[in-house]
Amino acid sequence: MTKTALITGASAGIGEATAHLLAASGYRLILNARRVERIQKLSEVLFKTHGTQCLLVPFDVRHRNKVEQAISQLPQNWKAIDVLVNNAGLASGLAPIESGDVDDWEVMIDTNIKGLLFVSRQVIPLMINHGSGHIINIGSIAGKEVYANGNVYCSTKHAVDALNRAMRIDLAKYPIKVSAVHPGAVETEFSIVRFKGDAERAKKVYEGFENLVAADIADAIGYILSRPPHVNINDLIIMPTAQPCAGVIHRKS
Ligand code: NDP
Ligand code: 8X3
Repeated sequence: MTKTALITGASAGIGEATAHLLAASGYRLILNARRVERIQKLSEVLFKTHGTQCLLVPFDVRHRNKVEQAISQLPQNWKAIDVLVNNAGLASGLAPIESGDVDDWEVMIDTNIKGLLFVSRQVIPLMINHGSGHIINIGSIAGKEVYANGNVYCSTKHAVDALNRAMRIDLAKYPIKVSAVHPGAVETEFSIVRFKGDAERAKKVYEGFENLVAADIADAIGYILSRPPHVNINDLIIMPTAQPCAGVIHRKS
């Protein structure tokens, strides 16, 4: 029986790479992001390459009513969701706490914490109804440690780490598996978004060392999903070899 996965933030980076991996593994996909043209293009590529059926749900995860509407109005034959990848997220700015932009803080809290909760709250009852499910939360090394000027982004990812552990306790009885992947530096659009379109500054983040790529994280998601029913991977921290911990990167000069 074909499995169904919902991926938030599938228009770029880790979400897009996960869509490719799951499509290659035979899943059909519910793709979310705000940039509908990107997920439309992705769905066409996946159909051509793997014959993957895709359903597009182009909502902003911050908008609770839109999330509720989109998930509750899924066609009946798309409601049995096997996998939810809570990936949509971002950093906005990198500033000391005393001068951080409060609008940046709100965007990160609304997206990374509230958005993840809004989507999960709608999908979990569908999984309960279906009798199984697997939620994969994309955290970060920033959810395990903190680094200079990362204050609010780190806090939101610490919240994801807490929610990951808390969800696992609440949902074990159904049984719904809950796992998290916590990456270090992955070169995606992440730093371009963090630096508000400053591509030069973003490029510098990845200079002088071999960063992770989105496919490395998709590969880990594939590993988590391919374990047998009695095995759950609670937590994976995945770092570039040159990044021993948050905020420390060994660069070749
Ligand atoms: P990208 O910027 O490449 O991708 C982010 C994705 O999230 C995009 O598809 C974007 O789509 C989507 N997104 C952002 N805001 C919203 C929103 N409000 N509603 C719906 N979708 C949204 O970054 P990454 O792939 O790197 O990031 C994916 C996740 O991985 C994030 O949670 C990030 O925090 C985490 N992460 C990233 C690391 C890195 O170094 N890159 C390391 C550790 C964790 P759109 O703009 O079209 O809505
Ligand atoms: C993104 C990785 O180290 O920039 O979550 O916070 S880091």
